[in-house]
Amino acid sequence: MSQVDYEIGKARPDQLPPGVPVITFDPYSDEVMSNPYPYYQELREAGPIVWMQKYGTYAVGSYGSVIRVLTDHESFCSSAGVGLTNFHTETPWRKPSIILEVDPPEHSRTRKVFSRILSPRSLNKLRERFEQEAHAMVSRLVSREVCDGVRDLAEAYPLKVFADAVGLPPDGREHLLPYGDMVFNAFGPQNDRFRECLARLGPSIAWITEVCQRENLSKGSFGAELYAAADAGEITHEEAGMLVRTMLSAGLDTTIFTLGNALVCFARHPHQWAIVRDNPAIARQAIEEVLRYDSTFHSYYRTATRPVTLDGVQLDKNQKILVLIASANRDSSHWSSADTFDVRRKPAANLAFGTGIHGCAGQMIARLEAEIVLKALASQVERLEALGEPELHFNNTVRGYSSLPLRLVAKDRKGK
Ligand code: OVV
Repeated sequence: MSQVDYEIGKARPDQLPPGVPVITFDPYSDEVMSNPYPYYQELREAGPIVWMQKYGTYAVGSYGSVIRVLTDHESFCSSAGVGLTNFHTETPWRKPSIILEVDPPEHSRTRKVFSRILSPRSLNKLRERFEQEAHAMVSRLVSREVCDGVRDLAEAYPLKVFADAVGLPPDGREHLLPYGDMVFNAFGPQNDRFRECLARLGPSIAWITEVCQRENLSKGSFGAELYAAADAGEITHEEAGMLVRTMLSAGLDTTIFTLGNALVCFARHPHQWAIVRDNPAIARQAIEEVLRYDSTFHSYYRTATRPVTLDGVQLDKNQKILVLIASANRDSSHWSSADTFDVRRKPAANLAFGTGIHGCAGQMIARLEAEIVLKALASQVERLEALGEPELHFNNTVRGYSSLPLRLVAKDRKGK
């Protein structure tokens, strides 16, 4: 095990109240990230709340304890940052988000505008365009037969349809992924991965700032609607730009990795693919299972606003708590055969989109994109054959792949 340095003011394991189990693995190490699930099981078995020695914070990984933290935003706040960095004592790498890294009452105003723009009703208008693009993209890939499932579909699709919906110009979109990678690395520790990502970022920050400006957003887009909300006095014009930044931060890596994880799941579980292919009505439920089984957004933090007891453990004010939603989604005391990928599983609330007042505001558009891509595949693809091992993309907070060499075997249309 590596040397552990204790920061001043942070408890050492021997100073913890009795009964707080200590975990010594580093959830941000390549080794754990390669297959985190056995480590999460160890963590859940240790107790509903544990001490994470390497970082001097608590961690929760059980279904119940994760819900208890996320639904008590008064005790466990977001305004100190939802990463390991405490915004009260350390300077964040960019201006805090005005919807994510904020508490009520400030949160309520921005969230309301955001939720309306991303409501199922306003998303209806997008469905047809999203479907056309998915069908066109999938049929191009099927006729090529061999592709990279991640680059050519999981990345290409949201970079086209979601970025169009936000209102971005077609050029320069290659800046979106390095930027998103940074956003999600920054929720973890300032490790080599964080530093290298920041060093590579170059002109991407300036490009993002630029496209969040009103004059660069297309008519009728989410971005334009955010500025219209500013005209109506619901938010300021500067806040509108900040909320466009939120869409670009939260809306791409997440959906891209979810699509890639779905492709990996179905390439590895051909019988599960057959179920979806033969009954595409199950696509939406199948996406929930992908999100449960291999959650994209793995973890984030909350910060105690006061001395508070959680599952029998007394936490100090300002104490960070790691919330492992991906672990809660594998908790065998909540899910039967938790480690089995089964699209027929009765759909039940998984925590991939979080819960409580900060539950994902974009979850309906995320589900829409994934459902549409899955249905496009179901209508055209008999089998997904991996032509090699998928390449994992290491990021401190989101889990997904950077490459999946894939053969999409076309359905035999004769006689159908
Ligand atoms: C949910 C989420 C993830 C990443 C960034 C943001 C939100 C943001 O508000 O910028």
